[in-house]
Amino acid sequence: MSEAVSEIGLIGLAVMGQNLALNIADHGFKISVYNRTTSKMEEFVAANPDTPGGLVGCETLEGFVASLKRPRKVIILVQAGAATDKVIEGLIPLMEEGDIIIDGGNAKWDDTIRREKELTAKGLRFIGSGVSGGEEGARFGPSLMPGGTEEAWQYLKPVWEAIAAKVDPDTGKPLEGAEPGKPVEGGFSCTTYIGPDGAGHYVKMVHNGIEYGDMQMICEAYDLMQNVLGLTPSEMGDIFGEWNKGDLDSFLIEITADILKQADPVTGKPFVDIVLDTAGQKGTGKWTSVNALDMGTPAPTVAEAVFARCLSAVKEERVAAETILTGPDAPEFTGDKTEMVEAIRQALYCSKICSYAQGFQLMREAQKEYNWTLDFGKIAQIFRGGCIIRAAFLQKITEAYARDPELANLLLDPYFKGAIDACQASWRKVVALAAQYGVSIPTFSSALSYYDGYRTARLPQNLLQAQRDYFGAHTYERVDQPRGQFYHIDWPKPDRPQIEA
Ligand code: NBP
Repeated sequence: MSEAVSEIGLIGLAVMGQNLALNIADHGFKISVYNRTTSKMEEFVAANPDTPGGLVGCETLEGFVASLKRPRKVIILVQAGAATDKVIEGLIPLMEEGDIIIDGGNAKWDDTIRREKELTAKGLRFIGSGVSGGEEGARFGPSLMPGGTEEAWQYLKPVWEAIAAKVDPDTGKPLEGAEPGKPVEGGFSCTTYIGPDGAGHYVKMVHNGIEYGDMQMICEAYDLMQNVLGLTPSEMGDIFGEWNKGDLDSFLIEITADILKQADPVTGKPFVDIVLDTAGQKGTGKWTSVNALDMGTPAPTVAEAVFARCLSAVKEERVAAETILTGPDAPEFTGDKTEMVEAIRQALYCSKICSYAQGFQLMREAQKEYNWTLDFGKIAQIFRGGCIIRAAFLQKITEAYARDPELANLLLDPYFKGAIDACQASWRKVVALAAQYGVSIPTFSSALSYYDGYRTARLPQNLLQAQRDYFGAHTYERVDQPRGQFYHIDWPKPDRPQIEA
């Protein structure tokens, strides 16, 4: 039996596991590593002999567990689902009461709730932690969203706080020096205890859903500038670069500017023009949308972003349909292009506000459903650094929840109300322009519909409920009676009084 030397251990040495292990070791923690295929572990340990904390390569799971100080902390970074269950099954007989398993994969939050229950019953502790920021984040500072008991969190906290991205606690800006290869100390660490059982993975899922929305919105802005205004990728790269200096300052806008400036190494053409227009997905956007439907909470913009990827995937059908189906006979754009580019920027900003409002509404509903107490201001703050949706804008969300922790909807916060008041004329102009030119903008237009629906005291669902009562006796409530009293009339009745013409 080997000696217990390591502070923490990690199982699963693919992209995320290797990078997170190096990040942990860089912060002075000795870490044991294990992988199903031993050669991958050996290569990894051999390639990184001089980390400050040190890597301890383990060939067997037994040796791996024995190399950890108690209470043992084991991070799992393998595929979500069956692979995660299999690894946990292997660990259970080797671990002892009070030991902690931390699932850093993209687990579905209800799997995390189940696993936490099962492991608690066996005397083990379980933390389901969202890890955001991809490979780069894992290596140099991710955003970390841990869920589980607060007691278990106390054991993980020193490691998670050390390795997470750091932002200025007042401005929320990523700290100087928080760059690849330069671990920084001080500042607000982009991790916070999220809540019990599946709360961390739930918040990570919503983060990913918001990410789907952000990416699709950027694509719609690009599509309008390309297909209505006739701008080149390089010109659009400059525009996104400019946008990154203002309200839209964010990682995704920044990388979009880079991408649009990139030449294809093979042909020299704009790189973006040689990439096939079919997008893949791994499922977290779908989970977010399905969960929104399950809870009856409107999140149409995230759902449209998922469907947009689905529509992109039926490439052959679209190619055939383009030769059959017609669009509008739109004239060449002769307006002021600079003005329209600014209108598109404003439309993007308004749509983004609505998409985030929907994401935070989802978390608000989920906390009721699962009996969590989420701190939305802190959640927005830990998204400021390390993760894919990191953006200056998130500071405004933190400030909104500081002004009113019970805020019903971000749209009602004075800052966001002001932003939409200032930009909505452009937003409407852009949505109308897209319809006129036949450009598909599902997130811009669904966000506008969400906004218009949310601000409308009387929607047309009075008629819908009457239809339901007509064909299914589903009853209706009356505007002149208290809520919760239900009525029904028999349909159709030829002798019932009709409205006079
Ligand atoms: P993968 O999700 O591709 O996981 C593969 C790794 O798990 C391999 O090293 C594999 O070993 C190991 N593994 C072990 Br140990 N036991 C396994 C088993 N029973 N079945 C299958 N694999 C097993 O790695 P990843 O892309 O680094 O992602 C890790 C987790 O992090 C996932 O849950 C992912 O969703 C999440 N995540 C990924 C990203 C990202 O940008 N990639 C971002 C955020 C979160 P082997 O060498 O023997 O095959």
